Amino acid sequence: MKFSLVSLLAYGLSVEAHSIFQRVSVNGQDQGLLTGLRAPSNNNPVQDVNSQNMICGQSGSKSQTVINVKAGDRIGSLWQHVIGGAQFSGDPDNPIAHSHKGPVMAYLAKVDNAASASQTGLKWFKIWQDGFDTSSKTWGVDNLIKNNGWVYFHLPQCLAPGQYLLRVEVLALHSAYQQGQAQFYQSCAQINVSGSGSFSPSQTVSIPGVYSATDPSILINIYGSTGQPDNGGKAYNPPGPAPISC
Ligand SMILES: [Cu+2]
Repeated sequence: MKFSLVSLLAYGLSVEAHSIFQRVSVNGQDQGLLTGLRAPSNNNPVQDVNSQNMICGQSGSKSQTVINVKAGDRIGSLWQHVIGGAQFSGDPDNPIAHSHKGPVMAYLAKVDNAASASQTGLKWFKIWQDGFDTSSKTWGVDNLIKNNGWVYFHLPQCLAPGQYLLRVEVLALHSAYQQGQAQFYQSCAQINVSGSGSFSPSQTVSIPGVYSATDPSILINIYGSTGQPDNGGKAYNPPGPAPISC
């Protein structure tokens, strides 16, 4: 792997500049810090794709709240450098270091009771992703930064009512040219969906299990010949299944 000095200086210095998903909004209504969330207590990434920490992050806080939503609602997921926001005033790595290019993805799994359900052994399906736009050279993480840490997507209109865990994931690829160096960040929101949909996924995945360390979207050099994180101008397909459409 070759870096130009410029890209090292511009992107390489903030190696500890991680991030945590720590707030949910529903149609613009902020639900509160860590409310309705199972979130890690520190911002260290998960790097072992087979770890149980791939599910909802390293074990940290677990809310008693289940957030009421409707199918079709616009969900916001707020990412910040440390729990509570910036690490210090003017923190350049809040919400996340600019180096941390990669996709943002959202998965759901049906549970009986989102506040108490075990998060292991669930059947997950992907509902949304923001990968890489080749024409504007924009990664999902770039859009997250542009929105001050907020990531927005809609719950599918067809979603069957009931309780779910909503897992939102950032995959940072800045060091992913070495196996085991892709950085995974995730927390899970506990939601109760109302509506009249009936969608039940015909195909689901296990977490961990859905990713492998050598997946071409996980073991990847995103730096083109000029040293920029533009994936060499090529398209990028986020790991895991395609999002459902309905
Ligand atoms: Cu990091």
